[in-house]
Amino acid sequence: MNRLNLENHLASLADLDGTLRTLLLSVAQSCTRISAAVARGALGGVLGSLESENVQGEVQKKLDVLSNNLLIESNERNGCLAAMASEEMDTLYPIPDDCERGPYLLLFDPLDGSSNIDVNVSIGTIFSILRAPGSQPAQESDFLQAGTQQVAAGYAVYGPQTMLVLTLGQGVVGFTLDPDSQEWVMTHPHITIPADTAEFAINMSNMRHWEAPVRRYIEDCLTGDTGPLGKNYNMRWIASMVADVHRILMRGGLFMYPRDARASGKKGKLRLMYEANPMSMLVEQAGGAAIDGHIRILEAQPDELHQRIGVILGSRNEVERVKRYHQED
Ligand code: AHM
Ligand code: MG
Repeated sequence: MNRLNLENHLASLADLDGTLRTLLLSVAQSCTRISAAVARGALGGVLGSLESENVQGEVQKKLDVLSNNLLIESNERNGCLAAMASEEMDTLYPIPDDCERGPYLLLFDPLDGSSNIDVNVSIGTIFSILRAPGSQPAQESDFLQAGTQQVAAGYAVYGPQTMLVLTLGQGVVGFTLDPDSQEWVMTHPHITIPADTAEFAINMSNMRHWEAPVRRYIEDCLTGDTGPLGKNYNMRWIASMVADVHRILMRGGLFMYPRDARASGKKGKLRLMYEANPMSMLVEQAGGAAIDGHIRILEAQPDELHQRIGVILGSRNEVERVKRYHQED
């Protein structure tokens, strides 16, 4: 069988900058290593929590920290980066003085879906790549660029298969990690999201905290074909954004982690730089849409590295409807 792997695919893109190509292969290599650790689970002693908390006050799992370290190790010496930033680190990680620096910034959520690690449910790694503005040494403000500035974004999902889904701003492609050869083989050359859907994903236990437009939309979905949406909806909630977004990229749907009325929910739960921006770029590149309720997520101007934002993304017509409900509120 003639197989196209990630390396060949990137080599075939004539316009792709060589440094970016090296960086993407290096990130993919990190994901291969994380996938191996995830697959060993209890056998590798990687399950369970540590005593530490991250900058957002969340208890860190062993695999959060291990994945973070693997990403740093695999990428600090590739000569592609000015700095890295991670959901699991307080501030940016500058490239050490004895390593060659490069023109890009790498941001990541090393292990998304942490609550699913110990229960053997799909988890993932999300990443985003920006151009470094050139200040030496890199500063936190260098990272504060709108999502429209991303040069690449993607994720690896560690599920029944390990897959890497990637965009360079010209569509979305997917690779499956061959467990025998450890190669990322292209299996999904043109990923697109259908404009319509009858499937939504939201943590329903937060319903009492939601803002009115989100409540109205979900109530309409639950009413089914006798209500204003005129069809019956199905619900899925994996509680790993990577896995929920992957499903939407495979068959459509709507994913929401909206702002809500709790003190901790006022700005949303998900992080703009490590989760919302890369996933929004992928979803838009696949023909879907991504908003915070009112504005396009990719146009949100970040003012801090660990900023949070409400997220509503997926099938375009459904996102448009939720946006309209926000405008009518
Ligand atoms: P994490 O990065 O610490 O894993 O948190 C983000 C995750 C998302 O993957 C997921 O959509 C959400 O948190 C689940 O939240 P909840 O536990 O409220 O359902
Ligand atoms: Mg996450």
